[in-house]
Amino acid sequence: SRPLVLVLGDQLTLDLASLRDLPDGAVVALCEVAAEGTYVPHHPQKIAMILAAMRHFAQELRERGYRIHYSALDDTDNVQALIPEAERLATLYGCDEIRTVRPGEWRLWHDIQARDMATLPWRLLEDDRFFTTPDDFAAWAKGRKSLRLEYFYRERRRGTGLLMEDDKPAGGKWNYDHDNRKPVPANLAVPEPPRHGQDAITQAVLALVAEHFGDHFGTLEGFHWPVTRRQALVDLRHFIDHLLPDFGRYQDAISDSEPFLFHSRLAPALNMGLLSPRELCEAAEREYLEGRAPLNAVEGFIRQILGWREYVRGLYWTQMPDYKRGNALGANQPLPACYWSGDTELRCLRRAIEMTRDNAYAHHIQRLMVTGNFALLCDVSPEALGDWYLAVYADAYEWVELPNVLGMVLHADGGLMGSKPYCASGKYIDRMSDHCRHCRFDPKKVTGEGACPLNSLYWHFLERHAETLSANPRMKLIYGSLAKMKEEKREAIRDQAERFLASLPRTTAWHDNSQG
Ligand code: FAD
Ligand code: DLZ
Repeated sequence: SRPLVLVLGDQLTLDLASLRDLPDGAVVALCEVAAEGTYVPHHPQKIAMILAAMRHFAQELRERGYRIHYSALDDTDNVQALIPEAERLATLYGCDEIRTVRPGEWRLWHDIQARDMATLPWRLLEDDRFFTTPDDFAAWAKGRKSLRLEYFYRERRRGTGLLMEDDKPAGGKWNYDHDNRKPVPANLAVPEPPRHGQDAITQAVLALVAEHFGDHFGTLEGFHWPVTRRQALVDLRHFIDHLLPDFGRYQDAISDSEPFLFHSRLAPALNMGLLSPRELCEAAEREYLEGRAPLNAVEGFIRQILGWREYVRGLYWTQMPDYKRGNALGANQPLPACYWSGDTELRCLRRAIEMTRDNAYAHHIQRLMVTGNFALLCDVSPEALGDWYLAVYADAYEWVELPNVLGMVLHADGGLMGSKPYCASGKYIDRMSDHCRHCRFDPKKVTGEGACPLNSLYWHFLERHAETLSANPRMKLIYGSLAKMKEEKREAIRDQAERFLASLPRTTAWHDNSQG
């Protein structure tokens, strides 16, 4: 056979299933296409990282003797969408089938399946860059009344032997989350991320992206994402040597000034294939075994990758396409306009959006408890919020974005992803961050002038969704407090929240925004 192997922008590894055992005459294609850059208005740094990494990867494949076709965005014969471009190339090279590894988004997977009437057969291969396949997840989930990360994770620990001492978890416990809830102390020194050199390929891509996608939300200045495996390995080394020991302790902290804290920043490179999840987990485990990093940090890190990352992917592939239609809390409001402009007086929200604009990055707690929580409390629809998250983060692909946004943040899947919504008031932000001292609102005030809007929004949210949420055993305590509140106070809260919501500027999409 003479296949055309289509390698997607988030499949950049020599270890890809479709690159194994290639027959002579196989053509490997990488295609830059406008459609992938614009189906949501991706952050320019995300696009630049992908295109620069694709170009470097193509060069590496060429040097290794593969026969490569590279469709550049500016090529005049490029048809600018992945499936038709691959079909065009297959015809051009006289190929008899198109092979590709399962893409990371259902829309493409579905469209490829639907090409069974095409002149050329498409062959989809399983993506074995993960610890588990969707079939493994389906087998695990089968017959369970409820799905919980913790049990899935323990099974993965047993299966891989990571942090296991015989058949027991290292240190005697599966989970050290309890030790991982420290806020940031004043004057905490955080190591700077590595700066990578930008060769001619990267510079050309930065110019190309500025030209074609410069009107998208987000800056290109200060771009320093890795675009080769070698650069990604530098970032991994930096994390292991300088950040991992403190990763656990400050995992839930939020800082007004430090965008990255002790997070790894490895998700973009990992999701694109420049790093593998196994090598990350093994590198972290080694630090524990050799006494250089504490167990709470190493276990916390491994749980995110071996646990959460695999779990959300399993959920995505076993629940789509219905999953995307979930809206258990009936949220139907457009996105607040400040998600694109940063124009809000809530300091925590403003900083999370500014950091997102500047870095195509926000850490997990900002995504969950700042931009996520605010959207939950303001009834933002899953679709509007999902499109935003998919656009703005360098690591965003739907298989991982959607369960986090729709499941974890909005509780729109009715509890598949998390047993309760992570709703929080200003008190939480005040405890975990140093934002409030820079904010005009007072996190201790619930109503009246200067009260933190998150407080009234929080109680208003609980009240509005009492029918759905009050029976949840994990919400009993908080609904108990709500029940004890005097009607007069509840009325004042309702009034405060409703006035805030009514005056909150909303938008539909980036390009409808005044700045877009
Ligand atoms: P670290 O804090 O260093 O964590 C290490 C690794 O663990 C990450 O690189 C990531 O691979 C994995 N991980 C951690 N938490 C999760 C999680 N909840 N789900 C899956 N993997 C996880 N992650 C993405 O990779 N792409 C997304 O599009 C994405 N969207 C998100 C949207 C929302 C609303 C939320 C709450 C979380 C989202 N996450 C997403 C998960 C997580 O926030 C990011 O993986 C993380 O912030 C990336 O930064 P990091 O590499 O510094 O992570
Ligand atoms: C995100 C993205 C962008 C911006 N551009 C391209 C591209 O030009 N060519 C390509 O192959 N992939 C790109 N990607 C990544 C794809 O969107 C990704 O492979 C699918 O969403 C499946 O995960």
